[in-house]
Amino acid sequence: MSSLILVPALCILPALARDIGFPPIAAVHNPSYQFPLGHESTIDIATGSQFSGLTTFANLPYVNCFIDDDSPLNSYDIAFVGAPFDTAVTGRPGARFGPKGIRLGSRRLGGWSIYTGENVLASWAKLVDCGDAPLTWLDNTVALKQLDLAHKVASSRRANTTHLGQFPRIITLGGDHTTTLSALRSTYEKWGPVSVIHFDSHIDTWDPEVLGGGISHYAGINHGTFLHLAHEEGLIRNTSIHVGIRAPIVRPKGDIRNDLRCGFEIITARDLDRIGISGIVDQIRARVGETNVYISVDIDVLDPAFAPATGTSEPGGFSTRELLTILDALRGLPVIGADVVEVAPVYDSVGETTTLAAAEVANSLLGLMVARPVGGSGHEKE
Ligand SMILES: [Mn+2]
Repeated sequence: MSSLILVPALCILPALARDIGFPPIAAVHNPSYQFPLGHESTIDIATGSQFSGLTTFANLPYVNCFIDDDSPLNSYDIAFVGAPFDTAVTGRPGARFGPKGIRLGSRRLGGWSIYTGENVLASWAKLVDCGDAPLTWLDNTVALKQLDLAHKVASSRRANTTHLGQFPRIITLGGDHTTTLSALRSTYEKWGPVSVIHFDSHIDTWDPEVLGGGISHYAGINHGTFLHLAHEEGLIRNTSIHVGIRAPIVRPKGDIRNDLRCGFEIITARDLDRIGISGIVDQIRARVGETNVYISVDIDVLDPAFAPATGTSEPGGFSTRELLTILDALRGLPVIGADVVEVAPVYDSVGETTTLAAAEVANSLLGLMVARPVGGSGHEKE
């Protein structure tokens, strides 16, 4: 077939579930329905390698969700958004490189899960990678406003499969944990308050007056206070739950830090030894019920043996297998947003231990979203 015939033929290909015409595919692991022009060879240079093309999450097509036009070709149902921001940490910096690290760790994804036997990349949902939101590294206030807007724009675009959900859902790749605040502000606009399932070795509900606020108001907005702020802003429900923190909250009576619950129940890492994985899953499900949930995974919930590349490591955490088993057991919950944060690749092992784990976690979160479409309207505010 000559290229003169091939080109018009391409134009009449039926629209396929994951066929995005422009911008062109960023990666070519999976069939793209695009072909080298002007060549009749049967040698395939368009598909089939996880090592070719640009690096997107799981080799998904790239769409600049912040500025590209809103045509049906650029529509999507679930999008990955990078948030390269790490200037609000209390420990080691470096999570600004997290999104790219997680994408590198995700190269091997692209087919059937070895855990569940399912291929979440090939379903009703059209998936894209939006790349990273452009965030200044010089002013946290401006950077978070940029991220607020990036979330708002990316989640307000036309969904592809509108009968299963009017608005796209976002999985954020962090970035330090402060970035979750922007995601929660965005989900609140569309969905109202959500139950947050917060996997983390820390509570992140510190009062800004206590953690950082003694220096300045600006300093009080950080990765240890964002859930306190989200609670104050009314973004989250009193049916939220922390999972995997190292220490229960025990403070002297009268201590200003006594009131750190902010709507959260607590499961500590050591509760795993006491009640087991099924006990943890049952407790999470009982807590959130049928409410809309946002799942935030701080990779430091894992033991440093499984995730050394993070800013605030705490020994004694979950294993990767335990975390993935818990996440996969949450199938059926209405997940309207999710993230994997605090991945700082510079501290990783040469075996890419942390970024491989983070990519697998993101894939599990994607699986939960694919398994449970969230309805046609998107407006389910109480
Ligand atoms: Mn955290």
